[in-house]
Amino acid sequence: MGGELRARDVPASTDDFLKQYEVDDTDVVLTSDVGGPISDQESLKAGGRGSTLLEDFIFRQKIQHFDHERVPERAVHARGAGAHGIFTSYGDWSNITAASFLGSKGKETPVFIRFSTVAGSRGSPDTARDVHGFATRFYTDEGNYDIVGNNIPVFFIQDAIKFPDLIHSVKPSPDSEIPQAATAHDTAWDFFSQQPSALHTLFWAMSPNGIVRSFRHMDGFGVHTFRFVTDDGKTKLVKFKFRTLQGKASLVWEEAQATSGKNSDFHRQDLFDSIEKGRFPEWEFGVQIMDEEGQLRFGFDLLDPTKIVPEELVPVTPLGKLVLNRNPRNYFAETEQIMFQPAHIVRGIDFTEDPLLQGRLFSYLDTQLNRNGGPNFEQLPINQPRVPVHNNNRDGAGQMFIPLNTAAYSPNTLNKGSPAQANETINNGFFTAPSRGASGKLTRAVSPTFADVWSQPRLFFNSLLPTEQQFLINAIRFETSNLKSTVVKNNVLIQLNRISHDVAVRVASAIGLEAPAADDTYYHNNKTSGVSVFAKKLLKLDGLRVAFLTTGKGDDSSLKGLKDAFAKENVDVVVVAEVLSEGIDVTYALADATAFDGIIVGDGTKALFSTAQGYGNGTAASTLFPAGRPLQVLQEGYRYGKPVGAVGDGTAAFAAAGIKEGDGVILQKSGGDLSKDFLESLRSFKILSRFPLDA
Ligand code: HDD
Repeated sequence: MGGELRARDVPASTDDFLKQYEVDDTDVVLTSDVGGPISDQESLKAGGRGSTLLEDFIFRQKIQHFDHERVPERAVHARGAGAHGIFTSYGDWSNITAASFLGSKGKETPVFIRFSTVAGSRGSPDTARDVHGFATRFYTDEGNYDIVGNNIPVFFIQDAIKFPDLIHSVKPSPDSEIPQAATAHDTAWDFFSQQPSALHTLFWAMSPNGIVRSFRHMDGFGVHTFRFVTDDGKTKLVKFKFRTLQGKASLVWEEAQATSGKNSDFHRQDLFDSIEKGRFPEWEFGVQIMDEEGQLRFGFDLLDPTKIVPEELVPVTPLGKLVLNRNPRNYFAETEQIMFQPAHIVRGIDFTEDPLLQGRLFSYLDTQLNRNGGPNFEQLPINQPRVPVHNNNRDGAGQMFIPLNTAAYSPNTLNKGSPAQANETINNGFFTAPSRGASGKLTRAVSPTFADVWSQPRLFFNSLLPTEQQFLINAIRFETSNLKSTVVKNNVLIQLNRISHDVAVRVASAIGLEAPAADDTYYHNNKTSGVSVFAKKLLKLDGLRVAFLTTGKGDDSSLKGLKDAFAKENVDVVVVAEVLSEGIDVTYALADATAFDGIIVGDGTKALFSTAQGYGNGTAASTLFPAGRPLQVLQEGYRYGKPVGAVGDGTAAFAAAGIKEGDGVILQKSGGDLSKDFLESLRSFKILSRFPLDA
């Protein structure tokens, strides 16, 4: 066989491969599914007032198709949004991996990323507190490679066999189906406190990392340790990280809850709008590289997915950059039908024996078979690789291609031995890392090297800013306040106490229980970097939204200058007034603090904030709905930790709102310009000094 492998008539290596499948319905005639023109859209009836006839194939086809429109939603990660992009390799990394997409400097590979929350169903609100999925597909020139990761670098369990238990505990109660997209219920905390391997991930989820400002403002992690393998069989252990180049940012809990009601599409909209406006989100893809030898040398097991490798011990080597630059054109066909699998691997990358990963290698294929009703889901446009596919897999529901080879077996002579096995002259095949082996007695036990599940949650807690620690404690107080079972609550305290007596005491005080006596077996004062959200300022302000509260009567001479200054940083100024008109973006009736990252009160607005328009006094100005909305937007924005500013007599609003001067309260000095200070404040994102700490 020659060097050239023939495609099954699909263009290879196009960055817009999906175009061939797009259907343009403009200026065309309506047809049935089999192409017949349809002239009348009423159903066929026996007489004007008669029954509809079974004979009406047009009716039946339309309704039948509608009846079958849904596929099962994902069992977990049902709620999500995705986008297309490009990965560019920073260099030739063939010294550490044979993976072709990392083979040369500047090499570009199309990607699709789907972000998600875990517990909620497909229509659940975006800002639920949760681990966030970060699933990346690289359409490489040697096949599809998926990193099916999360925004949290660790996982709840150490063995895939416990996954149904974890998910059953966090999903809504089987009798009432309450609560949706939340872990604040007895079954979840019953599981967490009985299965302490969950504590580390739980701490991440209870911290600001569980309520991100947007998908753009979070990192991604491969979680497991994987292997890199070179062409000459050298292997390294690696952990993957996608570092957000926007910087990390998160909401505060009360704000996240309110956002769920005000705009349940908050994250999806942010991603879509950012890409539409050409503000392409970016991540740096890197690896922590470790030798195969001494896998226990850090004091924990590299096969244990509840552990991070602190970046002080092994820094991240950046390998390339990933940019999302195109929205899907059809949510169902692309985002809903993309079917990721940790087993989608390419030459140069191999698995490890991590028992969580091993189980995932089975589960994702199985779930895709269930969702798609057969084995041909890889033929869906979004799932097809951008390279030819040739093998002897045949038939099944929805076969999209017409295989010509009648000798669909191997070895064969009748098709000249084709498809032939790949070798060094005709592509390199996959290979398992030569370093790998297996030995040992069969056992169902957890490895003793996985036993310490308390030291790293403590490391995580130690590494947060004091206000972030407070947020975490408040989150656990919120969740445990929802629990009915005192047994569960006490079990939670026992586990928290193994991480930190201080945390246990502070939680116990809020739920009316006693913390156990300090148990210092796992206590230490180590810290690591990269786990806090607010320790670093934002790298970019792209797509942040600042409200400009005004009367709409043109009193705001400063607005244009402000808009220009903010536009330079890609920050949108959203002008809010009572009535929509030229230059006004939204009305007070629609505006809400949750929609903005900062709030500026314009000049000439004194009357708008008159306390006479407050709640319950029945003296609202005529069109404001509800009464006192401008004041409410300002007060809530302040309470959610957002920078607030005022121009001219807009300062009167601060007095009405009870806002005193302080961090992130930016008043325009006469003749001055507040944009510089305001933008600087936005870079900190949340004004942490506004949030009280426990005494
Ligand atoms: Fe999973 C989906 C991430 C453990 C079984 N998982 C899913 C998605 C992400 C993750 C991001 C959504 C993919 C998409 O957007 O389509 N899962 C993880 C991570 C894990 C993990 C980072 C631990 C390190 N998962 C895990 C285990 C099992 C599963 C241990 C089962 C044994 N996960 C699934 C699944 C899903 C899924 C049921 C639902 C839909 C799908 O696969 O495609 O098979």
